[in-house]
Amino acid sequence: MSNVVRVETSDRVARILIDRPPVNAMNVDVRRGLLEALSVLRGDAGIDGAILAGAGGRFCAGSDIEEFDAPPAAPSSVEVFAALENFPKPLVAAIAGVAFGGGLELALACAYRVASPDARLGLPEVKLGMLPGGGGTQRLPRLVGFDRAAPMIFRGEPVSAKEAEGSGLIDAVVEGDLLEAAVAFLFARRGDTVRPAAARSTWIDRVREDRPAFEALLKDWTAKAREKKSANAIAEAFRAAVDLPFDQALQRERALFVERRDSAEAKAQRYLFFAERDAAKVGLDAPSVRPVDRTAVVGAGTMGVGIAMALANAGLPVALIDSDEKTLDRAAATIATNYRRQIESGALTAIEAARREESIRRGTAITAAGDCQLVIEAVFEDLGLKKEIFATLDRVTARGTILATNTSTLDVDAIAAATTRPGDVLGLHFFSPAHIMRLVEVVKGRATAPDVLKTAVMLARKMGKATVVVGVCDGFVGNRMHLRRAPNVERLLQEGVMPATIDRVATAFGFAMGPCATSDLTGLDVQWRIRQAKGIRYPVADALCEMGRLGQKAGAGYYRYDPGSRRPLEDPVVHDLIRKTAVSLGNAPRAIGDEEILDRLLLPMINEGAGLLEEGIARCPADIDVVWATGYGWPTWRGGPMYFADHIGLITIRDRLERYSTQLGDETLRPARLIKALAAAGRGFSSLPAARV
Ligand code: T1G
Repeated sequence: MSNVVRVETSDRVARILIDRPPVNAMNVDVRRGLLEALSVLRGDAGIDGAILAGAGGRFCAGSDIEEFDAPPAAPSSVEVFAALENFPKPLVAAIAGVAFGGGLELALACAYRVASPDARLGLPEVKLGMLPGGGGTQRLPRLVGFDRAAPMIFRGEPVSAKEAEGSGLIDAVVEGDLLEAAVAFLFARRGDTVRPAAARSTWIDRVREDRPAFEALLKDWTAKAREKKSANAIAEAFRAAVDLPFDQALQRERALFVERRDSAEAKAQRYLFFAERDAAKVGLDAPSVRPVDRTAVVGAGTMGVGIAMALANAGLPVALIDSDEKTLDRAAATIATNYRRQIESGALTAIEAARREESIRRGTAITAAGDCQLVIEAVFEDLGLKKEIFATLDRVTARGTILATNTSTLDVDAIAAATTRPGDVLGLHFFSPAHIMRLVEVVKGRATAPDVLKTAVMLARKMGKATVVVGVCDGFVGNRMHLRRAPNVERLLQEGVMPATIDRVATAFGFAMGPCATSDLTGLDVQWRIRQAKGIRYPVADALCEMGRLGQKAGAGYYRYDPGSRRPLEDPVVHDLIRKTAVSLGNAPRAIGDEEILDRLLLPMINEGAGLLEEGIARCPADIDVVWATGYGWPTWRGGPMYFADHIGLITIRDRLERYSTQLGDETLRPARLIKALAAAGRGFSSLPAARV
């Protein structure tokens, strides 16, 4: 008998338990164990039915992603699902924790599904560059209809047990002991005629009544997707459900899945999946952690409010402190609006939203941080102000309180030096909006104590964040690379390339938004002020600022915007400015192709990433890729800047950097030593061992 699938029978009910820690991922051993169990139980006259459940408080996290790069091992998951669906007696899936991917497909193949209130059910395959490969696109819409199935599959977003019950995906949300409740459910349904998902075709009948409407929906879903190949495959699988008999449609879905599973995009997203989890382990080897029961955030601006909500969402009481009452009032309004919207969308119950909102208490006195074990400073990017606040926190908080700064570029060591306990200080660089963006750069100062780092990483994970531990430098990892892109955008503009062209190349590569539209969104004046402080002049960007074209907030920036609209419209005024600037700089007009534009956007960042690795600011190339995928909208199906560079090849990267550096007279584009060394050795970034930050 299997050591990952156990069967216990009592009271004429068999309990089939998947037990493969930590998430019951379904590998070949689990598949074999399930088939063995079902084969034995099929002929067992001593049972009236069976329950399928997962050990460890989780049902099943899906197929084992580690298996996807190896040759397929029999039996396939499709065989398991068929055996479940054809089991001759009632079979109830008892779902706790997560039923994701193949895990949910297991449950869909059962006659019934019950779930504990904490359960989440989803088909996240699209987030791995694939689509469900075990009947998810065939059985789910038969249970819940296309309108509910489409977002779950096209966006990969899970639903709560409560939402699932309302849609018909599960038959009951059960309180108390899940297995006992499942047995009771089974007995209550004894004698009923089971209607497996495969036998339900209501949604298909509706589609056949109005095929054009269905095709229009599929077109809309694929148009909205950033990664088109998986979206198109999902659309094909839905069409198969309508056009083919069930078994043939399953085969079509499987063929589409295999093609996506073996694709470059899926390989890149699997790489990121494991890279993110590897990055999250950094710092956890410390022998101890510090207890954190109460937290504080100093600074109630946009970042401070986002961080406070992220802490409250993680179940931590927060003192949100700001010296200005009006700022606190605005913060209160923002928080209330945010939670009201989550109630309206069904993401939160009113009770949970109220609990979270009440856990954020506001105040003007920094002494309110006195009883907290962790304080996050999120005030304006001014080193003097931050030093002053940390010196005060040093006095008003108990010894051992962790003091974190949310600075995005300033010297964490200099801030730590403003206290008598630099070992308690580190950076927690959140990304706006902090309660939504997943990345936190955990900035380890020279003096940061190991237990402080471990506590901060664990706290960020508890907040649902992707953590990357980085060293101290101007801009840390993400911003330091991002700042290499800006001068190259400005240089392209000075050579007569229009904003819409630059942005088109960036979005065609996979970014959700191009650099010029992004600047309009964030405000051109942010970087303008920084440039002025450093005595740097950007002829095009500065001229736009001097014209009052500060971006969307001013109704115009690189683009113009109709009143009330955020849609960027090309503006002849900007085109004229760019043309005149190019002439005044003596830049002879030349057609610059998309490949060169993309190179000049990406290669400087990759070059800077190599510098970060040389200096030990970034632990490994994969950490850099996690930063860009979770904090800067890098298209995940391309893995990340360093993964992408390896895909291009470092010899090519090196040679292109040399060429652009000479062509543009820009020494900052000379390839980093590390790129030259790896290229000479015929190696890639991925060959580098992880360093210790
Ligand atoms: N396969 C292999 N390992 C997995 C795994 C999986 N599906 N899910 C998690 N792990 C590992 C993970 O790498 C980590 O390992 C540990 O488990 C804890 O994970 C046929 C083809 C379930 C919500 O996409 O979303 O089914 O670092 O840190 O924060 O149609 O894991 O400890 O060595 O994330 O509590 C579809 C992916 C697969 C779900 C738990 N399923 N997993 O989150 O723990 S494709 C997924 C998650 C599929 C079918 C198709 C999360 C989680 P280590 P963790 P967590």
